[in-house]
Amino acid sequence: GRPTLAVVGATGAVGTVMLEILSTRADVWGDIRLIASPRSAGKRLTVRGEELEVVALSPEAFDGVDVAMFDVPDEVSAEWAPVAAAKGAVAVDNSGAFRMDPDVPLVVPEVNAAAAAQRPKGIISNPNCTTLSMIVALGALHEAYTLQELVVASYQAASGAGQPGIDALREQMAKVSGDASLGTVAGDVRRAVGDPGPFPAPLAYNVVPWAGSLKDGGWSSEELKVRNESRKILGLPDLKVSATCVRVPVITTHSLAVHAVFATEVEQERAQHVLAQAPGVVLVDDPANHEFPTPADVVGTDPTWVGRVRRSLDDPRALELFLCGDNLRKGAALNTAQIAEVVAAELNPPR
Ligand code: 11C
Repeated sequence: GRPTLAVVGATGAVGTVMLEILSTRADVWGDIRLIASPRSAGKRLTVRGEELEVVALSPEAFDGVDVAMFDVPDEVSAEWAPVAAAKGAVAVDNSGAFRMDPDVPLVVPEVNAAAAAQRPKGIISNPNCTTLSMIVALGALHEAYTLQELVVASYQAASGAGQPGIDALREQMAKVSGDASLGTVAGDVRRAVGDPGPFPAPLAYNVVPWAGSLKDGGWSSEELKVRNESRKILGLPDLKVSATCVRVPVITTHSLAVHAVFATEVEQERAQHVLAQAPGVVLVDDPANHEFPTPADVVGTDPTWVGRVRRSLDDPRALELFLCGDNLRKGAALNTAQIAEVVAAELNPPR
């Protein structure tokens, strides 16, 4: 029969989108079990048109589960994904806890679906939302031209910091929007906003060059994730990657400006064709008519959107691109669901 699915962390920003996505997949799963912290247990949530009661996280909650998706903080996944795996479930984890573990595949189905089958720990990792918002398009270009180097600047949405990030940006916007004088004197926005919440500086009327925690050499954890995860997904351990991760006042959908250097010379029209043909990618690239991806037009959709494709003026082997992807869908819930569906097809092959 159809496999049983557990969704751990069903009540967060990603979990909410996950339940929407699962509601569009009538044929994949048998029973669906919703699991969350004891604080959220007993809540009733709707999935596939059916109301389900959220059960508290415990070893017994995984009895009979074939696939368990985790959308919870790193430390919760670190403890509980192995518990689910020991109970015989395949854990698909959207936290950072296992992504760089050599015994855990890091999977983007359009790029490396086959890697999902090699999972000695019974755990498969889902990449970070910033990596995911570019990697499907870059995988297609890598196949055509062989990637050597990436220079990336991100423009990340508030919802990358979860529901608290969304709430903080909405509150900050409300505080600044009534005062027509704000944004003209250094510090005026900071004073009007007060506590910037999960961000290290006000996000309303601002951009903030920081996401994650501080690592050696001044790098942020988010910038290192973009580097390490891109290398692992593409199977290029020596790929040169420099990222600068920046938060912008957008609710949902991460954007990236990418300078990609290849082993061979590139040509604008062929690169556009490669991107337009790639599964999971949509090319919108007609600047004469003001057509390019923007987060406001992309939010709520599944694909990676790409535009502004240009050959670098100073390097015939380099392309410049602008990409947008919904960080809660392909960046998180959708890719996790797609990985789980790869496993479901393996457990229950179509006859
Ligand atoms: C952000 N990408 O936008 C981060 C959030 O490694 O899954 C996701 C952190 C992660 O803040």
